[in-house]
Amino acid sequence: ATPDQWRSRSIYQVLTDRFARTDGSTSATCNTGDGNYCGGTYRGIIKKLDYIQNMGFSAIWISPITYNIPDRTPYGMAWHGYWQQDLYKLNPNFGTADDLKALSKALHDRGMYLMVDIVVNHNGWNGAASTVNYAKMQPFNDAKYYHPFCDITNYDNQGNVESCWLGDSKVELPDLNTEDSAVVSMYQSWIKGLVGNYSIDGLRIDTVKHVAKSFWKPFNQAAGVFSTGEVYHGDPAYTCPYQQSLDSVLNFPLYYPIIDFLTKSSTNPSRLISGLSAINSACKDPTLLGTFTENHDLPRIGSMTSSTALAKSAIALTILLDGIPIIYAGQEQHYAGGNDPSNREATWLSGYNTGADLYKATAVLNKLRNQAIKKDSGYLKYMAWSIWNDSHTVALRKGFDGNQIITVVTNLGESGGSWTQSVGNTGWASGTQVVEVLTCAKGTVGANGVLSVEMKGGMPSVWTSVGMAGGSGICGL
Ligand code: ABC
Repeated sequence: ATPDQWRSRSIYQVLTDRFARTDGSTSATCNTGDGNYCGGTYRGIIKKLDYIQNMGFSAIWISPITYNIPDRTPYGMAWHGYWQQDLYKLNPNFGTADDLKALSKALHDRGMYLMVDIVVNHNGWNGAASTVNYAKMQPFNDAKYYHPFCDITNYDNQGNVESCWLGDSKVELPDLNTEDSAVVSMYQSWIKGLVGNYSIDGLRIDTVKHVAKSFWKPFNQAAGVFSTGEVYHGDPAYTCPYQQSLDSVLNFPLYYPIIDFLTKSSTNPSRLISGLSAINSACKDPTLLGTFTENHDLPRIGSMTSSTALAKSAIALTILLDGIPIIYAGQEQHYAGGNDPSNREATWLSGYNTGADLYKATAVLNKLRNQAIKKDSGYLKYMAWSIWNDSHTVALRKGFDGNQIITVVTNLGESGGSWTQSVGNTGWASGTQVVEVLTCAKGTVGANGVLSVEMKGGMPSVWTSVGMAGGSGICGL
């Protein structure tokens, strides 16, 4: 699928090993500290697509599918998929080629998209650089395809980041020489084949900043589908230029301001507000960025604060700000794992509870976004902005007149008490009937378009007009 087709999607990120098992078990052991395969499969995901789709998602992102280091390393097994050794074989732990094709088809039958994580920067080796046996790798089976060994020591030195190796002497990640024309063309024919074989709709590309920029544009073209790159860096001036070469990048520049605002009650919304405009001016098309507040590399919000209100606010901002929302499996169950590997809990241990507060909130917020897009596809290109803020609370607007959504979030949390906040600049005419979609409270816009927002228990408050919500099923409308 094209960037334009992806813009309106909402993505659910699963680690294939950790989302769902073929046997449908909700009790199979999965201790994140053990570094074992826990048994998640493509067939397991197929059985749980209702759970995902009923939350309003229209795409899933799965782990890298290729063959990885087969034995146990000091960091455990390669169950996450980032230690690839053979590009032309699948990781058998997740299922067969037919199983993967069945997943692709099951998604397409529902009108959903398949995004596959891929790794181009490196292969994986169980041991130190001096012990790498290149003959074990396919198709890059010779040292000549790789950069000479050096570990990355300075993330501020771009040459070092691109040419040296990730990993360490326990698990080295031999770094492909992606400036070499043979490597470039082998990668292009591989990705073309992979996308075609499994009817892949989009790619999440790992470690993009560790590969020379010049590699990406022709690679993205060869793939022929929407590609979003992991450029793990919070500065838009660093991250946005990669969008000149790839359709999209993950929105790390927005991640940090959101998390700082929500998890540090001393932080006012100014960095979030200025972050939005910095991204708008630095990125070629911010509406294509992958917007997220959790992933498999970062500590979950639940590990930083026990507040449900703040966790819900994070989901609201992820879904209702600009870009393509990405929710990481377990976020909707308020999982609380800290750093890797604790943040990679098995989703099945939640029992896939569709009654969970955050599950229901995610479903409503996705439904609201989907409705806004259906009513006016211009919604996606309207850039969110702050219509009001004080030192703990901010009101954001997205959507043209008649189709707008107003999201009010505070970082005061549950202890913040209750108050009524007057918010101007809504763009609504006085007398407009409005609804708060998380509580179904109704209201009427006051003089000069001022909205009276009841803030309670630190919860986010998300408003739209009754007219806009009509026909969506939200709050019975
Ligand atoms: C394993 C063990 C860990 C152990 C580690 C050394 O080895 O499990 O317990 O600590 C995969 C696995 C991991 C595994 C690694 C290494 O491989 O998932 O479990 O860890 O063997 C991607 C993937 C990630 C994957 C890989 C490797 C890459 O999402 O899951 O890991 O294929 C860097 C890379 C980034 C990578 C990330 C994990 O590391 O750039 O591609 N993610 C700074 C740097 C970033 C760096 C980041 C984290 O730290 O600039 O480049 O990411 O180390 C902001 C700045 C940022 C800054 C942050 C901290 O602060 O703007 O630039 O990021 O303000």
